[in-house]
Amino acid sequence: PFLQNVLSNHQFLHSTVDTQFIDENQELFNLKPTQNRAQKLLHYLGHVMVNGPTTPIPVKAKPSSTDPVVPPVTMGDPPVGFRDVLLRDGPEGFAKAVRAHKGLLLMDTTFRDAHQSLLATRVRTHDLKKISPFVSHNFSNLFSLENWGGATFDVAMRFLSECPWKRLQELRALIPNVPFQMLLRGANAVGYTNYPDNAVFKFCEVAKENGMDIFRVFDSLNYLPNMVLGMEAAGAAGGVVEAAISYTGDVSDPMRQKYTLEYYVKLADELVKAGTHILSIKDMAGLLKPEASKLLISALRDRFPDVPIHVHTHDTAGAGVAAMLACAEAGADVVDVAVDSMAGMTSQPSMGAMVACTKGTNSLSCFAGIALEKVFDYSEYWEVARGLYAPFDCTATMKSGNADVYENEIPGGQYTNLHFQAHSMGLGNKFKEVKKAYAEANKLLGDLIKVTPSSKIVGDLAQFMVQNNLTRAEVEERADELSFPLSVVEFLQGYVGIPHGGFPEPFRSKVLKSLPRIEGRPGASLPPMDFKSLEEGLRAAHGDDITPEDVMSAAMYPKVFQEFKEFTANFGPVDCLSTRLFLDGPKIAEEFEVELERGKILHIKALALGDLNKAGQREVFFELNGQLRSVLVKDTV
Ligand code: 3PY
Ligand code: ZN
Repeated sequence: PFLQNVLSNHQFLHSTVDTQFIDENQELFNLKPTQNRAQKLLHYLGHVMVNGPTTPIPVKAKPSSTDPVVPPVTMGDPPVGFRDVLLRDGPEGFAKAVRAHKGLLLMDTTFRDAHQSLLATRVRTHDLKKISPFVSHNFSNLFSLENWGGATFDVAMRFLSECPWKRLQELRALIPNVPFQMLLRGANAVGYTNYPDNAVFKFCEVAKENGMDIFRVFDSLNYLPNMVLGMEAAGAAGGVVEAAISYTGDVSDPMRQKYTLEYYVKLADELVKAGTHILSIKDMAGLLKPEASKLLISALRDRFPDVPIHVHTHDTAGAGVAAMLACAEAGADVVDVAVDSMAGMTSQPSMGAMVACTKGTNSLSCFAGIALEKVFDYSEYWEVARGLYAPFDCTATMKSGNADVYENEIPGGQYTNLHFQAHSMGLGNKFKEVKKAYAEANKLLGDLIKVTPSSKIVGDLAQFMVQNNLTRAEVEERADELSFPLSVVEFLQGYVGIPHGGFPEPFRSKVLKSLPRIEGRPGASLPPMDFKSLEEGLRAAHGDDITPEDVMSAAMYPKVFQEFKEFTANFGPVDCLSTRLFLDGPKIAEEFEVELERGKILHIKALALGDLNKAGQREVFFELNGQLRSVLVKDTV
């Protein structure tokens, strides 16, 4: 940039330069940090070669050495999809078109929930981008592609050192025709606690501006005021509002009396009254059995003939396809699937299985153009891409789903996490005990809806019980003397919302004693966030290229954002690296290319790793675009 600046300077070109030249032309030194990107990436690669990956690795496995091959994509624009309907007719028109569509539609969760459930949310934008044109051209008949929100937002910054907004922008540019869907945790947005209302509104506004279309809004207690807040935020942003009722219990079991068919229908009434465009059942643990599907979906179908119904499930017990077929038969408009190689177990049911099982049947015939052969191609890409994420793959230890989920009701992603945790603590043979404790902790807390963050509260209590060797009866009896995890105490104070049926008594009073209790919606009492001063602080800390998207990242996760910015200032745009390089670094003598931006390609060769010097560092040698470079890395291993 310096040379370019000088060469395009008028005075310089006309040789009228005197000794004042530098002083008077300080803009020549406005060198964008981009000039260091290559050196920073070498620093990162050197660091990984010396010290191993920067992201925590739960499984002792290396990324596979086979690269996924992107199936051929036809030239030209992708076919028209439901997003074209949305852009033309707005959210109401879109909802009408979905309802009017003959036959079942699918949402593909491969880009979000599938890897959140199977691969610890670690799939990188790099691998999503590669397959995006194929998705755009071959899956234009999807209802939507779920590719954002939930845990992906913070994990992108925290563990992948990439910007979640950039992911959204890049995918949007590559897939213009399929609606994008995100998971919004109601008043918690993409976080784990309530945010001030204006932060939730602003978040949705910025998400919509960056290309998000459909906002699936839920609350971890199905607490209506929290849900309505999220719905209003999504609606005010111009998004499609999909209010999601989190499902627990079993409506087909007359013995289960807390979460009955009447409970769900009544809540659906409220959500439809609050103006949802689409009504969703979010079965985060995969508890919706085929018989219950029939009862629940037909009741909702009868009551709301004009509202599209969208069902989400997890395949933990192995009955996901059967349940989704039952939902479709009972009148659901859309069900969620993941591509075959990213489906099953704690993920969604298989796309290929749903396409194949509904093909040619009378009632569910129309999969409008989703060709099974294309599903196979898509699945092959992901099967190989998944190998790159072997260090995060739950199948390293988890070999199957388990129908015990009907008893412990653990949501898909958390089931995998708890399994990982039990194994990493050498308690692999105690997983059953952990799950039992989870069920007991749930009963202690009054039988909750369990999904982020209420699921974490139940999990924390379960862990507390296992660690301290406490039974439910003992916890109840000694509740006034035990030091409970903070999340449990705050839940009982009302910081998450009010659970269906109220708080468990006398347990709550015994735990809280004189601690304050929040009445009503927790976010209502939070002062609005001051975005202007937040932005000023960020500019002071990180420089002037702070964007409105960065402000929202910092609003949601101040510390994670700060660390992400510091990491990038040090190591550069690591999202440009292939996943194997990102996780494992290059081998000595390996030559590879890194595309910094379109057309800007670095040619790198890893040459050698130096000996440890007196300062505990190693020099790592590279060839960068034909020139020798080296970086000094502290050896911390
Ligand atoms: C999330 O909140 O991230 C979930 O996936 C809940 O099911
Ligand atoms: Zn889910």
